[in-house]
Amino acid sequence: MLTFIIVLGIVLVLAILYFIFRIGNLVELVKEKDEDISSSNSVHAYLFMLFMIAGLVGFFWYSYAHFDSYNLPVASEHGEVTDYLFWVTMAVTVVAFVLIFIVMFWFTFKYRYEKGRKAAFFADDHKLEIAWTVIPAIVLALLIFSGLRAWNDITGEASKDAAVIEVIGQQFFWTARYPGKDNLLGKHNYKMIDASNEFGLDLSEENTWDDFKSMELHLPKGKEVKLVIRAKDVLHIVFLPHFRVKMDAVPGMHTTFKFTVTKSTADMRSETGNPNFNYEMACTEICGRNHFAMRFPVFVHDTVEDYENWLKSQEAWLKQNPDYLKYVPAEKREAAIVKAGIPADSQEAIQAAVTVTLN
Ligand SMILES: [Cu+2]
Repeated sequence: MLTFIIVLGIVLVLAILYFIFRIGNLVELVKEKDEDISSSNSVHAYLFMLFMIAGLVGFFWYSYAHFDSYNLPVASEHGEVTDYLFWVTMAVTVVAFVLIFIVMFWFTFKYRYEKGRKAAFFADDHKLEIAWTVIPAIVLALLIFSGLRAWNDITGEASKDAAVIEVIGQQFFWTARYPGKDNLLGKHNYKMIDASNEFGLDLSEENTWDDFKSMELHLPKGKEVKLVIRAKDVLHIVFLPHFRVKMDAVPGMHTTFKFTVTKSTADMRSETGNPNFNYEMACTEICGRNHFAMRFPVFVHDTVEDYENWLKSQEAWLKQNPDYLKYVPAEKREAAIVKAGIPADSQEAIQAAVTVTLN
């Protein structure tokens, strides 16, 4: 009942406002006050000019004052190219934007209502039409073709000796899988995913034996990296802003992105003057309630040797989970133990453990 009264009250108030507005309009029509129309037009014309000036000043001031917060230092080879293309496109569009913005507001000011003024009749002008068709067509074609060339280069095949790293997104964290000494990522199968085997490693295949997990993304400086990206549940996006890398992580398929880092974490610390600087990978797909928490620490080693030393210092996933040897076919188990780097003296114990599990 109360709700009904409130709704009825709102409807009545709206109806009263509407009738006041109608009466005001009718009174003006009867009076036919030309001077009023012309003076309110002038007020609007000046307001348009004010808006134009405030808009342009605000646009340039904001772009300049906050430049550092949206233009992060670039730290990859292809990033230099995409940044260059970005700024060329920006220059072209800003020139067009400023011209159109000024003309739009200047005309509303200059040609505001004036008693007795008539609009000039203007059917067409071939030269003008050719000019505003051909010039933008040439500019856009140049932008698109230079962009397409860069795109084809970025999305092309990675070289054979690129460092391969798998990045897996899931609600709501990232993990990375490294291929181990063989630089070959082993097969995975979603049916094999369980509480420990989060990658779904298919241990019947020998390339999986030396793969290892990392909760940080380690990258070499000056060596091509090929990211192999997948998702376990919903869409996520790998975003590495300093490397100008952005690629969807799609459930049920692999996406890839190749790039070469040009500045190590130490380089960036000295460049930014911030001793606590760290690269970061973020998810930029709104993938659920804790999407904001999908931040992945990134560390770039100073040299390829440093990176390789780090790789060597890591333990194979199979070494950390030796009970999974039971999924390795019996005749290959010996080789798996060697490849995973499981200490020789514990082999017997492990074999025994495997036998017990099998029984
Ligand atoms: Cu996500």
